[in-house]
Amino acid sequence: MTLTEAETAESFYLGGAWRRSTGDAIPVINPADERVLASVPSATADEVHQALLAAKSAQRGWARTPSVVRGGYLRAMADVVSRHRDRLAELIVSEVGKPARQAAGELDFAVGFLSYNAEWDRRLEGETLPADVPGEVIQLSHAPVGVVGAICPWNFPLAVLCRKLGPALITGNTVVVKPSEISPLSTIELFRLFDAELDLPPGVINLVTGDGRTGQAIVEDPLTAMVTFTGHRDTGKAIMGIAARNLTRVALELGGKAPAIIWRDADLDVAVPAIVAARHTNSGQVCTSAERVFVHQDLYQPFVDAYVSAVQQLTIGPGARDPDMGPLASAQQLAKTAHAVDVAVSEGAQVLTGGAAPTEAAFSQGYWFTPTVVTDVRPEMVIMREETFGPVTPVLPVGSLEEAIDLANDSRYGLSAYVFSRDYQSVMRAAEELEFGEIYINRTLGESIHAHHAGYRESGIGGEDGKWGLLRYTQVKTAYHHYG
Ligand code: TXE
Repeated sequence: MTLTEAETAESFYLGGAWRRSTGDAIPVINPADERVLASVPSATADEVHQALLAAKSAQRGWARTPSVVRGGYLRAMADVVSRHRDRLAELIVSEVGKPARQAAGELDFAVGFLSYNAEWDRRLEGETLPADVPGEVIQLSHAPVGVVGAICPWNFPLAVLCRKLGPALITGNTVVVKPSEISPLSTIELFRLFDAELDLPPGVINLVTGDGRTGQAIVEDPLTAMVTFTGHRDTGKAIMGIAARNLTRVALELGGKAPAIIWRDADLDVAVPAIVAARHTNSGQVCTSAERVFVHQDLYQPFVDAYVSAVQQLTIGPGARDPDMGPLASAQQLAKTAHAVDVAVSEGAQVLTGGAAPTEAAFSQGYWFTPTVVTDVRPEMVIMREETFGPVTPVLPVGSLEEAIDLANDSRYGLSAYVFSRDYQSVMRAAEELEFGEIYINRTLGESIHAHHAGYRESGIGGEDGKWGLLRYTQVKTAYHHYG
């Protein structure tokens, strides 16, 4: 499944019209077989500026549009995603490689973000305060920020896009979207569907394709009032540095190195499948993936035995056949994962299963890596410190809850953590003392659209989802009404 050359050549959508970009073409590759699916242009800084201008000129009119009407548009957008779920899922499978059912699940998540944020149409409340002087009232309201630049990653191209579009649009902002150069096709198709099936005012949503240069042009342009970004920690830091020049607001979701603590009294029938899913969903390319497993020493061997056996049963294959795990999304992801294992081995770790690409002929093309379990790791090893973003699980025994919490917290990242225990005290203590923004207790990954997705430390700044995520797209404005 791909888009035609004509469809990708005009991948630049601004002010309600499709344009041809003059930038270099970047190939989009199917990670299951390395076939080139399409070539998509990288918008130049000037083209980015045109898109931002279109968004800017539409913004005041969009903000004036009653929020219930904006909510209606979001519901219609959700409906478009639902009706075209199969085609969009096929595109995600072909450009990201994830199993078909996971791609369909991603689209349900995308629909959820649009429809949940639509519900805020009549709910975004301000405040009135008594004034200090007679004949006056103070009004606090949530005003839009202006033009939002949404720079998206490839691991959940449409879910993350809708996670940003929903709150930005309902609060009266207009948006310029840049998908990842690895997975732009599903976003282009979604914009085509929105364009064909909705009558959104021109300039409310705009699309520029391209790589980091295009993203950087969005951040540098003073027309951008806010950048919402999901991606690598170092890219986030670079964005924040550039944004500082204009004091552009940023919201950065920069991944994680989630610890999972399997406590002495944990139910392995719950913990093992939960960690298997939390490490292998989307081939481990999820910011909330369990990246470090700490197991109480009494349960260590039973856990390792059960986990290795479960991991060995995972099926691998092209996403269209809906296996448990597809390929990694890109050659870079494959190289990064293989390198992480090689370095761990050179530092003394033992590979209990996996550790390389599958050897069967069916996997000779594509970015494949077998599910891998690594032991004899030490906390200072790179595999315990840097985000792997691939199907590799390092497991370490621990003697006390104190030690497990200390090791878990000793990380540059602080997005998600997992705790498995049947003991109320241990769970409460871990939940209180783990310095992570999102804690999953006795369950696998999967955040709720109406909760809050945010990290401590270098996992980012500003959180997404729910009420608190939505409010980040607003400026609290105070009006002093003096009526004398
Ligand atoms: O990320 P990048 P990549 C992590 C994960 C992964 C690693 C590398 O560890 O292995 O990042 O992935 C755009 N100014 N995550 O290389 O480069 C880029 O075009 C503005 C975690 O894909 O950060 C793309 O649209 N934009 C993660 C987006 O940033 C720039 C999801 C992400 O790309 C830019 C993905 C620049 N200077 C990767 N440079 C998560 N948090 O879930 C690049 N981009």
